[in-house]
Amino acid sequence: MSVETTLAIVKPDAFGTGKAGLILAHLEERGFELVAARVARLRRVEAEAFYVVHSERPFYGSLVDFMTSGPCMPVALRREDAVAHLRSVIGATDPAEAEEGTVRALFAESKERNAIHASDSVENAAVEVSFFFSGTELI
Ligand code: 3AN
Repeated sequence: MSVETTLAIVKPDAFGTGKAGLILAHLEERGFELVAARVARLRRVEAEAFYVVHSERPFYGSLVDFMTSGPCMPVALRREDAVAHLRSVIGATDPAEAEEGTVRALFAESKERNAIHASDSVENAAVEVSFFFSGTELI
């Protein structure tokens, strides 16, 4: 195992209900170090680009609507085995199927309004971290 940096986004549902601080505390308690963070309001073209892998899926338009509906909080997180570990800490895409104690079980409303995004591979983590942060912003 090696130390990795991955990307999470506290999505507009959780950010809008004031849960960003609780979610970041939850992640810090699980060994993630915050290496960069900001509040962003994604423009449509940015959300479309970020989720381009889903552009053929039926929920793409709705996902882009949701991700641009209010501020969100991209954060770069570091720890050993960060990518896989963060995926297990956030839980299943559908909060009804998310394991107890995971971020989505605790904070998500639905498959779409599911509180948090996390990169799903080491390769995507590098692309997604650099989508939001430049090298000099990463400590
Ligand atoms: P995850 O975020 O768990 O990696 P993906 O990559 O399958 O899940 O989907 C990306 C995002 O698209 C999800 N976080 C969720 O917001 C949305 N999404 C996925 N599946 C659905 C669905 N069936 N209906 C609505 N939104 C969905």
